[in-house]
Amino acid sequence: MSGENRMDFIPHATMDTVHHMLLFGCQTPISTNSYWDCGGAQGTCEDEPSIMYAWARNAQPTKLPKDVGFKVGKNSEMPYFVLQIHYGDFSAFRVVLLCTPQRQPFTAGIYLLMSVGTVILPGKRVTNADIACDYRSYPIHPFAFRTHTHQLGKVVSGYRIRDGKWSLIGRQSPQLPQAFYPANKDVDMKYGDTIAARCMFTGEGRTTKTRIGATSADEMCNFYIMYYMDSKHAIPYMNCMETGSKELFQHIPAEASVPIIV
Ligand code: IYT
Ligand code: CU
Ligand code: CU
Repeated sequence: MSGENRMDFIPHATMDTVHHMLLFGCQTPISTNSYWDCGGAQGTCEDEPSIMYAWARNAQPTKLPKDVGFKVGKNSEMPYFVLQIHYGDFSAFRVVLLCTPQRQPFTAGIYLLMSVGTVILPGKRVTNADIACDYRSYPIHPFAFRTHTHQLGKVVSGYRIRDGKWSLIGRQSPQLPQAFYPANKDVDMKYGDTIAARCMFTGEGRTTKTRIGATSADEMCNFYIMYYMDSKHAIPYMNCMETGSKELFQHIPAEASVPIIV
C-alpha cells in the first residue's frame, strides 16, 4: 500500500467454518509469502504486532465510527497487514479491507492492558489480575473493547478512574466470542486519568500453578480498547503492563468480581 491511508473492515459472512480471525498491523511480517502456517498464535510479525481487528463466529462485526480510520500504508507505523485465520475447513472466504487515501479527521488506535505476573493457585476459587496505569497522553474516545483470557477467565472489566470515580469502559466474559464489543460511549480518556482492568480467574480444576504464557495450559489477561483520537496526534498503539496497587483496587466496582455465566 502506498502513502498514508485510512481503512475500515468488512468480513464476508460466508465463513461458516472459520472460528476466529485477527488482523494485525506491523512493520515486518514473519513471512513474505502471501500466506503461511503461523504455527499457533505467535507466527505473525517480526516486530511487535498490533491487533487491529478481531472477528469471531456469532459476534457482530465492529464498525468504525464515521470519520474514523486506522492509519496504514508505507509512511505509517503499520506498512503491513497480517490476517490470522483460525479455521476448521475453509472453502470460500473473503475479507475486504476498505482503504481510502483521504485523511480522516479521526484516527483509530488500540490500547492494550495486559498482565505479566499473575499466578493462579490450583483449587483457589478466585484470583484477580489487576492492571493500572496513569494516562498521560492526548484525549482518546474508546468505542470498542475486547477481552482475552484462556479457560480460567470468568470476567474481564476495564475502567477509567477520574477524580476517584470508576467508570466502566466495558465488561465481558472471555468465554464468549473474543470479538470487539461496543464500549460505553460516555467514557473518554484524558491526561491525568487512570486506566485500569481486572481479570477474574478461578483455579478450580487445576492441580498446579497457572502462569501467564502462550499455551492453552497457561493463562493471559488482556483488555483491549479500540479508540479514536484527533488525527493531529494519531497515536496508533499504547499499552499498560503495570500491576495495579491493592490500595487503588479496593475501590473497584463489585461487578468486576461477579462472573458472567455463559
Ligand atoms: C502474554 C499476553 O498476554 N499476550 C497477549 C497480548 C499480546 C498481544 C500482542 C502481547 C503482545 C503482543 O504483541 I499482538 I507482546 C496475546 O498474545 N493475546 C492474543 C493474541 O496473540 C493477539 C489475543 O488473542 O489477544
Ligand atoms: Cu479460534
Ligand atoms: Cu492468549
